[in-house]
Amino acid sequence: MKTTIKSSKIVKLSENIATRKAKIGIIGLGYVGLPLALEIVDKGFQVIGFDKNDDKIGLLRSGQSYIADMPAIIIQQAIHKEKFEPTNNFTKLAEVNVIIICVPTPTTEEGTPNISYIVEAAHAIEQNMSKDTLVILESTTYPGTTEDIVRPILEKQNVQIGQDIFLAYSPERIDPGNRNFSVTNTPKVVGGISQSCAEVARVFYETVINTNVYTVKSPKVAEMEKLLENTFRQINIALVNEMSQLCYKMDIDIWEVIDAASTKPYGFMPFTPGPGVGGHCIPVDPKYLLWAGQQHGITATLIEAADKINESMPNFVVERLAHYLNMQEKNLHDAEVVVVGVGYKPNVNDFRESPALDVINILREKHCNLKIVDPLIETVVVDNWKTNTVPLTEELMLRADAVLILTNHTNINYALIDEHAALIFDTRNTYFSFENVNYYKL
Ligand code: SAJ
Repeated sequence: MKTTIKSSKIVKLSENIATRKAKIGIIGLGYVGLPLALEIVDKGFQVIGFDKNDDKIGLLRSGQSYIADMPAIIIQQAIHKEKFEPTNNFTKLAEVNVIIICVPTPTTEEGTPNISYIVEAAHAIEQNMSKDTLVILESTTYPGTTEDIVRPILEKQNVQIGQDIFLAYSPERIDPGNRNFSVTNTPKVVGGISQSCAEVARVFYETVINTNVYTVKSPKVAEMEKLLENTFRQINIALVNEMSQLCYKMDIDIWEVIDAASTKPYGFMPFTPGPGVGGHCIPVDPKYLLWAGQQHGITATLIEAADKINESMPNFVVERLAHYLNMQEKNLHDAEVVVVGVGYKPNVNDFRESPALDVINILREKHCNLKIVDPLIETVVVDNWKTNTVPLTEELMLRADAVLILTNHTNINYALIDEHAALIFDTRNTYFSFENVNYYKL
């Protein structure tokens, strides 16, 4: 009898998904949740977007976007058609049949996982959810979070996971600023608490994305594969960062080395050195893996070493800038330095966890006079220092002792820098072919 009930519940929920009768709830309307919510609206679903940040809800309700990749017109149209409802009223979770958790998973001051936002979302779901609801965790986290943290919270309501409530993990794969890959054309990995959970989650994602859904045998496998994806990047970025330090000492052009290695059609994937590693994923996710290993009595030494290398880059950049200034008989102290680009990666207006902030902090400690140029950002906050960015002008260039390119946004007038700067230190090997005699790159 139970098997029949279970299958009839799965059939009903799957049918409601297929016919778009199912209502979808997204908890967390940041750079992951907001694009996902509007993509799901575009696939014909009614979506309620939940966020506890009243400012975000206010902006969305007035048709404004706070995510660079999300045009306001799409939000306005979705709200106008009454297909998207932003709210901070979590009791409305009772109205939805599928709930996707897209909340931040930062680290604590000590560098350990902070999953408090996941726990908070799980409690909000447990207190409000209706039966026959599919709950999917998408936030990057350590293996075991879905099974050992989220599941017990949902089960407080005496529900049977896999029969009354379906629970799965599917790592988000949003790449801010990426024009080629979006929610719909990026394959999705799914791991369910039970076969039925995986089945319902697969049915859901197959209605939302136009490419394949890859089911793994448990949420832990899905949680771990996301950490592999991003730790792979962290370690390879650390490799080229260390190579850039070796090449500097050996007077070899690291960029030429990488270009040459990239001619190998198999077994090599190019990464580029920079002033450090920023964003919410790459500096953070490997720390979740490191911590998870330690909980099992093993230290992931490679991750630790890679972290140290990436974290050494801001100092490496400042030391080299000081060297180039000394070559012109100038010192960092009281030097007029123009920092160009503070976003954590090109064409992204997010400077939180950007390595540029670390470089700026060190330059300030050395009593540099800083001006910040970043066309995507109005005001930069670095610890207790707040400054407005300035326009890139000829006068600014003529007054500067050095121009330090930290993030090579596309829409920067590099020709103006090239023509008027007394010294350029480019940490990104910006695509522009500089002719300035005092042009240096990482
Ligand atoms: N970076 C380098 N050298 C590189 C690549 C990146 O220094 O070769 C730096 C960037 O400047 C940035 C940081 O590392 O400061 C992270 O860059 P990222 O390209 O990894 O961009 P993220 O942080 O937006 O990573 C996202 C991730 N997406 C998800 O977690 C869903 C990551 O998995 C993607 O692979 C990545 O985008 C991507 O490929 O762009």
